[in-house]
Order: sequence, then C-alpha cells, then structure tokens
Amino acid sequence: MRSFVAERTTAETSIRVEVRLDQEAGGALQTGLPIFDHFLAQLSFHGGFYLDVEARSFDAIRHHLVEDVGIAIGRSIDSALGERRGIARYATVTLPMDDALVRVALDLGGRPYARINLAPADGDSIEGLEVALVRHFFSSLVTTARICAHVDLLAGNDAHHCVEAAFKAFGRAYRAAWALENPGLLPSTKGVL
Ligand SMILES: [Mn+2]
Repeated sequence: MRSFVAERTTAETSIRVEVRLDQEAGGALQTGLPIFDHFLAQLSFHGGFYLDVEARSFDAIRHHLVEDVGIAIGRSIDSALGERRGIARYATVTLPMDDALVRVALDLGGRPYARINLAPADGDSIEGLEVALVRHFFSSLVTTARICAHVDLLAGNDAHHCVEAAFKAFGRAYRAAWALENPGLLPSTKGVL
C-alpha cells in the first residue's frame, strides 16, 4: 500500500493529511471551509485515492490554510510514491463540466513545475474561496509533490464549474499517472526519478 501521513503545525495552521494511493476514495475532509472540502472530495473520488484532511486555522487567514493543505497533500503524495517505480508517469485528461472544459497534463517524473491557467470570466471567488487561492493550492501541491503540471481552462465562464472541473481533471489525471503499469520498472531512460 503506497501511503503516507503528513503532520505540520505552525503558528498559523495545524494540518494532518493522510493519503493511500491504492485505496479507492474514503477519508474525512475537515478544513473548516465547506467549499474547499467539497472540491477536495472531487479530487479524492475522481482520483480513486483515500484522502483524509484535518486542518485548523489559528489566524483565520484562508491563504495560509489553503496553501498549507496543498503543501501537506503534496508532501504525502511525494512520500507515498516513493521511488516512483512501476508508475505510468504521464497522463493528460480533458474534462468537461457544463460550460467548463479543463485540461490537466501531468509528468510525475520528479521535476516540480506548475503552470496553472485557470481564470474563469464570471467570478473570481466561489462561496468565499478565491480562484487565485485555488491556483496557489494546485501550484503548492504539485511542486511539493515534485510533479510537473500544465493546467488550461479551454472553455467556460462559471467560476464554480471551472474550478470543480479542474479538481476532477486533476483527480482523473493523478489516478492515471500513478497507476502501476510496469511492475518494478522506473519510467525513465536515466534509471532514476
Ligand atoms: Mn502563499
């Protein structure tokens, strides 16, 4: 079972994250921000992995909370992936949700990079969660997890649809990229990731 528990407490937040890559969904999501819990549930369900998040804010600053959750999930994924032996490594998913169309292309090759092109025309926040903060979340998560991610909003206006489609597309792409394809084989000609 590829899994990891990340725990981090600072003056700003206290975060506990557990991921189990090979367990279909499950886990509780308690960040104190219902809309964020809702989006994390999409990530876990469509990613086909167990995700448990318990997050507390001490300073009531959403930026700190959302960023720290992203870092903790990224750290858990990086550790759970281990040597990354046997994984498919690459995945690209284009996912529609009503007016929204989002493409997520991933390389789990160990080199961190994030280009998050996600700026819906209608609205820059959803139920109090800023779209800019969502971009920061994805960026913090993938760079901490040493993943290269290119995210593009190809169509769509409604901010909720666009952001939800991005979480679902990320989930589907993760599931495909860390799927065990060639047991024992490192997916690189360099012999190391
Ligand atoms: Mn920040």
